[in-house]
Amino acid sequence: MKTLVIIDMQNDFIPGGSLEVPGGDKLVPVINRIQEKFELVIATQDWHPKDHISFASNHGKEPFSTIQWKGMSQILWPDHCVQKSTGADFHPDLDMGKVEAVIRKGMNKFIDSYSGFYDNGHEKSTGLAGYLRERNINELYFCGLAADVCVQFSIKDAIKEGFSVNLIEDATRPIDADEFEKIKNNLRQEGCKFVNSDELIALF
Ligand code: VGL
Ligand code: ZN
Repeated sequence: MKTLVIIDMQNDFIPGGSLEVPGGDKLVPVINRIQEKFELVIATQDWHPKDHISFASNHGKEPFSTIQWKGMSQILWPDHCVQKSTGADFHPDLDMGKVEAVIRKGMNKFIDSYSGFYDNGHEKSTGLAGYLRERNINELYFCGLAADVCVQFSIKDAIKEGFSVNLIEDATRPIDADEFEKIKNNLRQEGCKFVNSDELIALF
């Protein structure tokens, strides 16, 4: 069964938001158009408490600087996707009608969580892999924001969990385009396939 996983299509990641991804708004019609091609559609939602460790403001540091945290390198972000804020809401034009499950992540203030499956330290599972297995899902198609952060880490975990993984290239955008070119090679080597939305519309 083919499943569409929509990553973090939230106002703060859209141009005008606090952690805007260039062209993020352009994905909305693309993602709306392809949803009907999938048997199951799910979404993730970055959902941080105000005092989250990933916020530069909580360390008195500049956004996009890096600290060491729990033995990992942690990028400090502008405050974003604060629980119950409009920045954390899904883009108002994103069609949520077919979305059966929303997985929230990043709620533990002491650890960041890019992937929809696990926090960055793999301390706690969101239950997503188990949910998908119980629904007999084997093929995942990823889209959303940001390609080089949460989309990338969700794909890596999905591959480790044994799912067949595809990235819909024209339905994702990176924060850092150069970095994303390297990431794509790496994902390809790990077994991720790349498709575009026109192919999906024509194929299924
Ligand atoms: C994301 C940075 C921090 C994302 C979330 O959704 O890609 N990026 N939190
Ligand atoms: Zn975040």
